[in-house]
Amino acid sequence: MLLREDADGVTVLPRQFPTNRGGLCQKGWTAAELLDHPERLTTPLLRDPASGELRPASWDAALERIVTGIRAVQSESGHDAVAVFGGGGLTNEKAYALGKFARVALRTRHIDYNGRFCMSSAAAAGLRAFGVDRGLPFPLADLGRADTLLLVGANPAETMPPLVRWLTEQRRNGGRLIVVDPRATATARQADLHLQPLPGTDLAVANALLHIALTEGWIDRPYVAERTTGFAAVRRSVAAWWPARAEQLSGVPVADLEATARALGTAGRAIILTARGAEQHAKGVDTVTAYVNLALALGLPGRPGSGYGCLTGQGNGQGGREHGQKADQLPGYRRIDDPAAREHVARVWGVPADELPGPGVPAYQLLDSLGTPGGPRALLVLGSNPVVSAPRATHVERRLRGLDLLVVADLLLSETAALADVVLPTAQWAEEDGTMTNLEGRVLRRRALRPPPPGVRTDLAILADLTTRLQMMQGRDPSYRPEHRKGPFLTGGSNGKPDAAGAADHADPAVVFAELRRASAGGPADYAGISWSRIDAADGVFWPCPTEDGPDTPRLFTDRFATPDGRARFHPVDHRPAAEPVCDEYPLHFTTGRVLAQYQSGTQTRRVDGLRRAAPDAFVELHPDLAARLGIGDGDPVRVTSRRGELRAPARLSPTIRPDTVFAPFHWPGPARANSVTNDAVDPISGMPEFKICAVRVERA
Ligand SMILES: Nc1nc2c(c(=O)[nH]1)N[C@H]1C(S)=C(S)[C@@H](COP(=O)(O)OP(=O)(O)OC[C@H]3O[C@@H](n4cnc5c(=O)[nH]c(N)nc54)[C@H](O)[C@@H]3O)O[C@H]1N2
Ligand SMILES: Nc1nc2c(c(=O)[nH]1)N[C@H]1C(S)=C(S)[C@@H](COP(=O)(O)OP(=O)(O)OC[C@H]3O[C@@H](n4cnc5c(=O)[nH]c(N)nc54)[C@H](O)[C@@H]3O)O[C@H]1N2
Ligand SMILES: [Mo]
Repeated sequence: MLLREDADGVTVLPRQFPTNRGGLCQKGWTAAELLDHPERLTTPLLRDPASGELRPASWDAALERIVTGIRAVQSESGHDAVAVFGGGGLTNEKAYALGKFARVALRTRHIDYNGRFCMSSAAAAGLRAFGVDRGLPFPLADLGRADTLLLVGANPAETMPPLVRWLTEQRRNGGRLIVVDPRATATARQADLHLQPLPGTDLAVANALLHIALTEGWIDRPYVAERTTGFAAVRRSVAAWWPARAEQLSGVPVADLEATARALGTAGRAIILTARGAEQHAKGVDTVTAYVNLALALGLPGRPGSGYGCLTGQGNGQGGREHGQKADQLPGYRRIDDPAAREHVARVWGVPADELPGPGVPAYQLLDSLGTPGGPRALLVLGSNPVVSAPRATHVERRLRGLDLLVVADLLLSETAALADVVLPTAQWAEEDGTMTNLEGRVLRRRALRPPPPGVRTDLAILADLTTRLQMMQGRDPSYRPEHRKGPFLTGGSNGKPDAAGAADHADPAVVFAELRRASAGGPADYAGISWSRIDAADGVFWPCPTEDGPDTPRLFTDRFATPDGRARFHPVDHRPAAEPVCDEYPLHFTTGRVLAQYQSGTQTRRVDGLRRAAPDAFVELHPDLAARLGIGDGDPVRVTSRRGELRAPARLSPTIRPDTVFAPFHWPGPARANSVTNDAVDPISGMPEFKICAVRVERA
């Protein structure tokens, strides 16, 4: 998008761009409203021990409270007593700086981020099948050329409006769109065929589709023989998934399964995409794997206009998962337990490799361990609001309250910030430079339009300052005196000393990006050849891009996969029931998701007038037949109860949802918080929580 600032403030203008063709959704149009929002934080806040309230404080007092708090818990309980929680909305530079801050300044293994709740299942499935995880291994424009497009658990009409034009184009070109969703969403209503399975049965549907493709002879045998390994075991495993069995489990009629398999199996070009509906399950990795198996068996990945992809969620959902915010990761999508990766990154960071901590634990496990014996006692949060967005949120809230020190950097007083001991006011998108990587693996610039408001600092400046203070405090500089804190390193820029590691320079995103390029060099997500000027000259640069004068990679897998032998891997996977089956006491399936006019935990969008008018309140969506059975009318207050808690919101009756399933969006806090109800069971491989299914009871409140 383009931004214009004049006497009336900042205006968002659409920009012609190959990804969105100038399209923006309402949240984009209204985003400028938050820049000057009256509730914008403009001063640090410190919790007053006497009154228990958050009070304005100086930066010096706030940062000093943080470093003394960190030092106190670390000297008692070791480096791992401090944890960091990041976000997929942060720029690449910030995600990178946060990972380095955790490993080098705090020397803790405990860092993870909200992408664990978002992309982790598709990432893990992509890694094990293809050897690399890039949301779309092909340009988005390919969607418009597919003869058949299968969307599994995705509602882009509400969640990615700019993408819808590709779906429209696809159908204009005569293509077929098939949507798999327990609700007849705005996306499903545009489809040629809508499969409406019971939540949590996508894996069985995928295995049945492959079963049919095998029976009908639609397998691409030369492709399977030349480009993959492991098909025999998968063929055996789907033999038991005859369509009638999948119908019984999922409720999707055999005829629809057959029509879907035929549309995919006989298409010249076909694309299968998954999103959170299929992925946010305790079997999310296996479910995505089942769709990847299907795509591989049909010979799709690596063929132009065909393939498997995952619709990445957050603003920087892709880049945010590449440069070290993940518990097991170093920059460039390297593994932190890989000795060669440790050597390389430690050299860039100027520390001994054996000083780098090992892998930490996935986000939910981390949140669940806070303040428990042996768990972290201090937490620093940047770019997430887990009080609203984490599963089993009442429990998570309790864990956060049990910390010795909670620090939140945010632009607004989010529900999580409201619990913090220290709140740091931070800059937002239009106020800082940086890069983001979109779902195609295309690295893009984000340009500062204006400086942050007085009193507000950027995340990078905050991390740089904390690093400097910690280094001085940890005695690396024996001449440290409190008055040094007021030195030039507070504002960034190179002061040369006393910080040998140059921490202060890291307030500058250009310095951080230059270092990110070196740290990522040679890794799977190699940014070494990507400069800001090259991004400007092209419409973004696709990783991997190892050299400045060499090509980038818009299309992966054309002749080999990123595995040691260049072949993709099949993995046999089987259906298993949801972690929490329905029973007499909790007889209904509960699932969650999004609405068009609200974003995530809602910190930002609940404060924008136009969006609040469009989607003012939470609701519980249920089928009129179910509502009649329960004596609930449209608009009646209802209570949804699970073993973990309850939510209260008005009923919204809709014939578009399955009668055995209820849905609620997760954007609201307080009594309407959907995550009071959700299950904290997680996928054993990815750590993804089961946001999309648990057992509930519904009654009039
Ligand atoms: N308006 C808006 N847009 C957003 C966001 C937002 O908060 N608001 N968030 C962004 C982010 S971070 C993300 S990750 C993306 C998410 O984008 P999507 O994945 O499209 O969003 P969801 O609404 O979470 O889930 C999609 C659909 O999954 C369906 N579903 C539920 N359970 C199941 C199931 O078991 N199987 C199947 N097949 N489907 C199921 C739901 O009915 C829902 O329609 O959106 C991004 N865009
Ligand atoms: N029940 C249920 N729960 C879900 C999901 C679901 O489908 N169902 N989806 C999950 C998914 S996919 C996601 S991505 C998560 C998202 O949920 P969260 O992780 O809570 O993400 P946001 O709501 O985007 O929170 C971002 C916070 O950071 C602040 N912020 C924004 N930009 C910046 C910045 O540059 N710096 C700093 N320091 N702060 C910033 C915002 O004001 C906001 O308070 O929710 C997950 N939770
Ligand atoms: Mo997400």
